[in-house]
Amino acid sequence: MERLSARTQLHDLIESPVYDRQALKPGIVHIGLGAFHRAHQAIYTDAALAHAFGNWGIVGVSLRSTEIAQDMRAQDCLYSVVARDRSGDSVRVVGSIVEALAANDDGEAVLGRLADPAIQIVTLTVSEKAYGIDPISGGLDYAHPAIAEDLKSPTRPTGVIGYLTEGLARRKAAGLPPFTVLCCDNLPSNGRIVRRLVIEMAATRDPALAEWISETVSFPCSMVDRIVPAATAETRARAEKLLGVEDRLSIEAETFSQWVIEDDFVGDRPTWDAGGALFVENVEPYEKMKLRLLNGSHSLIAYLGQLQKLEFVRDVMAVPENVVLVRRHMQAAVRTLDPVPGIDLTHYMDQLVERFANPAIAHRTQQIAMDGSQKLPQRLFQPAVDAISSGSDAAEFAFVTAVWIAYLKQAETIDDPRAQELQKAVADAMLADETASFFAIAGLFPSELQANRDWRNQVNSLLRSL
Ligand code: CS2
Repeated sequence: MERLSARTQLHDLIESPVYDRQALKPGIVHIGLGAFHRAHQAIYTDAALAHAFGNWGIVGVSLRSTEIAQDMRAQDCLYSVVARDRSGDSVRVVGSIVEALAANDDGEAVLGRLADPAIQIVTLTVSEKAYGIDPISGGLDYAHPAIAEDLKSPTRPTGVIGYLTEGLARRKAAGLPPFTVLCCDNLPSNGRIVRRLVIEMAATRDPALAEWISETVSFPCSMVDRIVPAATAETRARAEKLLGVEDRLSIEAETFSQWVIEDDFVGDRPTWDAGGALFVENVEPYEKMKLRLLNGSHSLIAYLGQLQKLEFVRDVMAVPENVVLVRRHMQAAVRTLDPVPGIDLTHYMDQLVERFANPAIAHRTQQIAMDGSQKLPQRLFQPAVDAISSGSDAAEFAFVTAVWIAYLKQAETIDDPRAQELQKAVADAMLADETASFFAIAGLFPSELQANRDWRNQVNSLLRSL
């Protein structure tokens, strides 16, 4: 079967780049070339290019996979996104990625691009666990494999913080202006977190570099949202049918998409607003809303699904009792939020219930259930702390915590960077206080919850009742 490429004659009904890809030059490096980036930032960039063009081609970098970059190159970096909902499918071929690199194959090429004066922005989607954040200090986790590695050999980095630091070091050495670092992972104040990690890593090699970064580099925060399940053979078969050619990189996603970006760039930026992105002064209210209402409910759905042996999010949402639990969770989470400019939170929550129930999206509960230790602090534990400190009830967050622990207890394998500690907590759980071993894991729960006997008792009795 022919592969999708620049020579493919696409059907008129298929949306495809309306700008001159031959003339497109790179201006962005994106680290983390997975499904989410391809269905999100790459599409906003595609829209910006259609709107105002400019030198905003994306150099996509995979930190671990070598296959994605190979497949990208075999398709002239073109790929399709199928947006799916109750009303049907619509397919779009995206052209904003112009180069694909695998860091494992060619780390020097990645560093060369990071030090290239044409690059003005580096965007990131590498997942929560890839940064190497120490849960207690919020700074570098020296035990994280990539952090440990990159502190030893900073000029031959392996992880995201190492690449950013070495890329910036090379720019400083060459007398170039820095790039903007735009984090697009589901972490609270994501830009601030990455800034702190990069400066801390830079300080270990050269205090002057750390100072230059803290004075000149901007790390805007951003909130990203689109439900994008991992691609499967079915995704590719569907793309082939729609396109008439093979597309090994096709992905499917819901139609909804949102991107709120702190407008703080050291250089120029694409007109991502042409694709619907919102530039704001303060992302925090949007990000809290999304992490607590969407991602918090998503985690609840995932663990309920795993306990009830339901494969997809839509299956969990097809059980009315589960929808009641999801709505109850949203009600508790929304009470921890401040008003969000321009957003009607009641409508937002109704829309979420619809989105989760989308029958056309096969989003595995197992995919969302993984990495709980990296996700739940911002999705559940901090909201619980906020609820308690404002004098309101945090029982709902105790409930979801109990559901998570119940899931860990019955999971065949725990997919989490702290799996060993979690596994040990499962084994050590005592009959009288089943949760003590979980609360003893360093930095997993905020100290306010660790020290809160009432809340811990709630988790315990809810766990027993499950
Ligand atoms: C999900 C997110 O896997 C997960 O933990 O909650 O990936 C979620 O689908 C996205 O944040 C939606 O924007």
